[in-house]
Amino acid sequence: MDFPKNFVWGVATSAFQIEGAPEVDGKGLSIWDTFCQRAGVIADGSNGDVACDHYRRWESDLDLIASLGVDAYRFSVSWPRVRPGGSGSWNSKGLDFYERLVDGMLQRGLKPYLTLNHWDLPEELQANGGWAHRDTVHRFVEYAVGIGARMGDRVATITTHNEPWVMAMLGYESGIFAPGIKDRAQASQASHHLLLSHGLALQALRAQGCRSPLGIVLNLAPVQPATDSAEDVAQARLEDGRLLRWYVDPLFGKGYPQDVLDHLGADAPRIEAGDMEAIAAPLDYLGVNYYSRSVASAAGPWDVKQGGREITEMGWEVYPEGLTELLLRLHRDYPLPPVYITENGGAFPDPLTDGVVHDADRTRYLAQHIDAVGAALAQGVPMAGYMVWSLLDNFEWASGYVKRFGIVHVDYDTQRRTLKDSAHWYRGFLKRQRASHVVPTPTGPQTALAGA
Ligand code: IFM
Repeated sequence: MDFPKNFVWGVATSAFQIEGAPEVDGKGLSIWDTFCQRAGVIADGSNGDVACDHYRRWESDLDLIASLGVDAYRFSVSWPRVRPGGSGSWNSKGLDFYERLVDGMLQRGLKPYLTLNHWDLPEELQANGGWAHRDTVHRFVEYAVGIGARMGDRVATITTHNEPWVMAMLGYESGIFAPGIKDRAQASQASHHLLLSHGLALQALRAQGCRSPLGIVLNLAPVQPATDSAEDVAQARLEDGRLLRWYVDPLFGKGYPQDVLDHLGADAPRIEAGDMEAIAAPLDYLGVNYYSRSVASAAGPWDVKQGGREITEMGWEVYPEGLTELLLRLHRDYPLPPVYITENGGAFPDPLTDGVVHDADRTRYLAQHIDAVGAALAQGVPMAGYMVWSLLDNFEWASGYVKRFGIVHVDYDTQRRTLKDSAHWYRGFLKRQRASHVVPTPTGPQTALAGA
């Protein structure tokens, strides 16, 4: 399918997963720095101390991104790098780093898609309760306004949070991610504070005169019942409520879903007057991260092998039609602003042999999911862009460096970057997209105005 000329194609990363340099140039520690020090929580016992060494290699990494022919680079700012304690004084060296990064993108013709919070909360705020404490909401708004003042005139978009469900559920309920808390009441309070801080940050950035479009990124999936039984259907409805409606309903002014509030009972969040109005601040765009569908079974976790699909190294089914289904459902149930797929990709076994990585599985994954986006677009969903997760192999949180999502291979011993076959494919795909927008005229080629 030919996508519209103004459809944005990109690649994505996040600060903690690639930067390294945890205590360089005045950076403070984040909850992930300290979480990694706990025994047994990271599969390979690793941490983010070096990662892809991007803090030092950012210029050549930007050259690499530009060489792929993408329009945009989605990156995140490390809050503790720019404001080490989460409040109090700002770190000018940290701010300068991101200003150079943004300017470096603009010099290379790349649109900067900035995310404020991709999970690396300053450790000092965690000592005060982290996202479960209402004070963190106000510290986040200050942080957002500080970044808006420095970079809001030059970035293409500002995303408040990446995947609040993950931060709340995996960070505070199951405890498998930082800060490693297992408490459902704290998790639901954290989710409310994340949403509230998003809404208040949008209001504050707009009041500041920030011209950049503002939005949020959610990890979403269609939740399907394992069987037609009433129990599985009810389980799927509840899981859909906790994953999708808990976040999307309040963002679009519908409040929290009553069935989930009933389910949480005494663990439901404390909500103050005006909170729900703030959360419903108008979105300029919605970011959707999609990897697979979810299958709900009342009998316990569903065995992914039952789906009969290819399964990635993360144990996730390859299920591209779920992306179309998800986007059509969002379009049906909510008045959507422009929608970006802000993450999509897969971890596959990627041996580097004689300087090449033949990752046909990843190329197929990307092509099928881009088709799925095209199908949603053709059916009226206001799709605005697509970003591959990830540019580089990087620190995959609790999986450490064992799982590789990059279209560019990273040798962690030498930091050498090698384009995988999927990167070559993506570059060729984008070239063909551009060529389809050039129409011949009697006087020579010119760029077509066709397209949304
Ligand atoms: O690596 C993560 C990313 O940080 C957030 N979304 C999912 C990716 C793959 O697990």
